[in-house]
Amino acid sequence: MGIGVRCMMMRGGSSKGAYFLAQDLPANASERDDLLRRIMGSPDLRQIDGIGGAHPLTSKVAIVDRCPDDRADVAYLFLQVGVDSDQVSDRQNCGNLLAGVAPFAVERGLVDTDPGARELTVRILMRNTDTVAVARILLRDGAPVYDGETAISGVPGTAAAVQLDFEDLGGGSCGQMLPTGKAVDTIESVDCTLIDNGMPVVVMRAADLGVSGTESCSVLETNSELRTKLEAIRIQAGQMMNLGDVSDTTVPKLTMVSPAVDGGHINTRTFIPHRCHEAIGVLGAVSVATAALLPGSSAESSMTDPAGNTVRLEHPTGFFDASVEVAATPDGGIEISRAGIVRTARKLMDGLVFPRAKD
Ligand code: NQM
Repeated sequence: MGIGVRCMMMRGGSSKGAYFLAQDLPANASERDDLLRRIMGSPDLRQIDGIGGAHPLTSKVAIVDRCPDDRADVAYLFLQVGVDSDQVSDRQNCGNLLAGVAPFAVERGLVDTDPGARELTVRILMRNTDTVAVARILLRDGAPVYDGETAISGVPGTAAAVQLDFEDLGGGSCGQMLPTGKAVDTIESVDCTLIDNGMPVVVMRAADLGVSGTESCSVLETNSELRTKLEAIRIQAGQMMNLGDVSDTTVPKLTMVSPAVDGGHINTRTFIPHRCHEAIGVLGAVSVATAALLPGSSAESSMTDPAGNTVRLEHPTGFFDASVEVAATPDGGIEISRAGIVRTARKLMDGLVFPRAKD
């Protein structure tokens, strides 16, 4: 009672979360999860007695420590804390909170900085998928620079860019980038591309689900016929994607695509999986961009060819650029050599957080 836990609140991309050093949390996972629920104020729709923001995008936790092997400098575990549920899940990764990991690691002294250096590269092992991301951040006097000129959709104003490049994202959760080995499968009479290039996503044409794909999130969230159909597809897709019973998990995500309407290459509306995302998740966007470039996928016909390898995905509050380097394989498929995106992150608060007492 009354003992504070060291915590930094950061905006990472278009999400917000509580960042902890692993050593500041219990090593036992069920004790840790119980503590995190009491810190975030879950389960409660308003998370009124904790620091969670009453939405999946603001009920997130990043746990960071030194990487135990030479694959990376630091290791990052993402936990999604249920808002009105008891769940604390490591079943998905989060590319938005990932944007705050390198600055957090510098702030907490996990990586050394040279006082004269203007830039720092940090290799991050993403524990949820056992894959590596490379973050490039700006430094001043050995500390992370947060101010800058980079704007990202869904976040007011501008901040310093965090460049994130990914190695070997494919199949991190599902075993293979195309878990069924096919570019398209039919579920509930809907063409679905089941893909995992960083995030398991079911990609479908909006028109096949009876919507235009340009509707607002609130319109889509109140379309109960659509929601029922999407959930039926998701449950079957989960089995086909080697994820098992997904009725209680936040993956796979569901993205409906349609032709771009605002100068991008493809338009998207994403359910994560029960709330509609006001933008699109980072790794979700990499998976959808990959599907859009995949010959024969459900997204192919909605896609305008990008001139280079950057796919501009339109979403409800703007756009998201995902660079995906693809090469054709002899069997007509594609191979991904690299994926990269730009985010921003900002330190919001550093101090002690006081958890609710145990029940
Ligand atoms: O896809 C939302 C977000 C995310 C996850 C979600 C994310 C990602 O916007 O990498 O960033 O899909 O639950 O933070």
